[in-house]
Amino acid sequence: MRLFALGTLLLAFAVVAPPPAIVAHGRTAMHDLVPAPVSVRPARGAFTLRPGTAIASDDAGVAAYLAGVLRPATGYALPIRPKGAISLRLEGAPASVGPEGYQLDVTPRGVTIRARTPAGLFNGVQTLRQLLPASVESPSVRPGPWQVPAGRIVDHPRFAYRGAMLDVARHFHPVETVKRYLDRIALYKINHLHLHLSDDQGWRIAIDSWPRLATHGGSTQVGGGPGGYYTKADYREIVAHAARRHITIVPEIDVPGHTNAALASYAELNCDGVAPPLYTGVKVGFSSLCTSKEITYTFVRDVLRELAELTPGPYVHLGGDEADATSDADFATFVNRVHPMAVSLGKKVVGWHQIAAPDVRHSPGRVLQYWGLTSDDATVTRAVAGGAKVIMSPANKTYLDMKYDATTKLGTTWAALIEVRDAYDWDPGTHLAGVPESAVLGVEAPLWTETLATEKDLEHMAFPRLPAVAELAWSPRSTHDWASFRERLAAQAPRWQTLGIGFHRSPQVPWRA
Ligand code: TNX
Repeated sequence: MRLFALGTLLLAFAVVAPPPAIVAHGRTAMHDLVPAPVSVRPARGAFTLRPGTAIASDDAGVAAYLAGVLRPATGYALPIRPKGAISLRLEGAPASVGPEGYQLDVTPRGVTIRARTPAGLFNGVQTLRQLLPASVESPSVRPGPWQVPAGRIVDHPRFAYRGAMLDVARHFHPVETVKRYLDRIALYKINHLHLHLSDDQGWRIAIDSWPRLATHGGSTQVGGGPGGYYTKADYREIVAHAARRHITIVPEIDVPGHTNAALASYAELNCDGVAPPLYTGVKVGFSSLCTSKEITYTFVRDVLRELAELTPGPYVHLGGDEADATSDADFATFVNRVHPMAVSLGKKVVGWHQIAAPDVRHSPGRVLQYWGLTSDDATVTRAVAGGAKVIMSPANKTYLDMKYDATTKLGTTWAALIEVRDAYDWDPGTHLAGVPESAVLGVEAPLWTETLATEKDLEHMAFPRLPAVAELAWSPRSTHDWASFRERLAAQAPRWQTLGIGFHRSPQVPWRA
């Protein structure tokens, strides 16, 4: 009763009083961050950016990135010099920040970020960016003042793998869209972008030894549009853009199912030697590589060799989901042959959790991506006991193609309706019985695109749920708090507006203005 009365009082206060003036006058507060840092200690005063403020850095790449973020909106020169009021140092960070964390100190005299690696500095820079007014994201000059609230933040990630996935197979999305997606996920300290490069409806990466994969297999998409594919130069451009943001690209070639585009491109890959037509619908589970033909393995080996050559990161993703047109025995035979091929090319295999099938052998470094709906999966538990790590992508929490509610125009509903709070209120460290936190490599939010044809469509589904999942991947469990999160999320909206990101105005979030 008492509690209830207090609740009512607080509620009345919330309605009558304006929300805390977190973004008033363009100022931001030290606490207004997504993902929430490990520790925040605000102090008095603020640092003000001036036209001649210099950036000094032990890593030229991060300095150039930071200058690139700050120059357009401020219109300031912000020269990069050996000494400067903004100082990015690869020394002096406490050991607790680990390989990706940082310590950020802001005083009226300057800003210092200390980290043990360039990735740590980069993460500190993302925090600094969020401490500046949202208008700093503007592509054209805006009025200041450009103030950063004083204090100290010491921060590091909970999980090593913080991922987003983009399905460029169902609808092709051009290089510029992928680059912008990279820019945006970087703001939330996501460090992997998984690209779903092949599926029944399209093959999106040029493979020199099998050219028709892209030219024919990439020539359409869901609904019958023109599709498209990345040339190797395009793909390298994406990888380089990602690397400048300390993001690792994880390329996926989905095998042995989800392969109609490949089967349509080369008749000899089919058991009956007949190429099926290209497919532009949205059904799953009907296609399979011919596991009994030797040429299938030549094909996979060639593709993997060229893919590994384009991939500086440690992982290749080999799909393995919904192989309903492949028998269990054939699936195991196939996977047991092709996963070692990736390993021999120096890569670790990631696969959808179906690769944990009973007769599939563990390959060194194998990672399962869990996309199920249950809180218990015996095959995953067994694979984990055998040494596999898990990326958590439960479809009813992290699938960004699920509708927010029944009124959402885009997306689907097969896994769940996922409002922002649903995407946020779960714990990747305890979600799956038999998968302890120590076996969780990280968290990934996949964006499937059967219903998403344009960049605006992607934005609407990813924002604001992607930052919610990013926070689960980065922030310590102890900071998990919906009441705090929704306020901090609300403070991100002016930033998205400035960046031109069309987001879902969830009724669960107290958006300002
Ligand atoms: C299931 S998740 C799929 C995809 C679909 C997605 C749509 C997974 C590994 N397979 O093929 O695009 O659902 O939500």
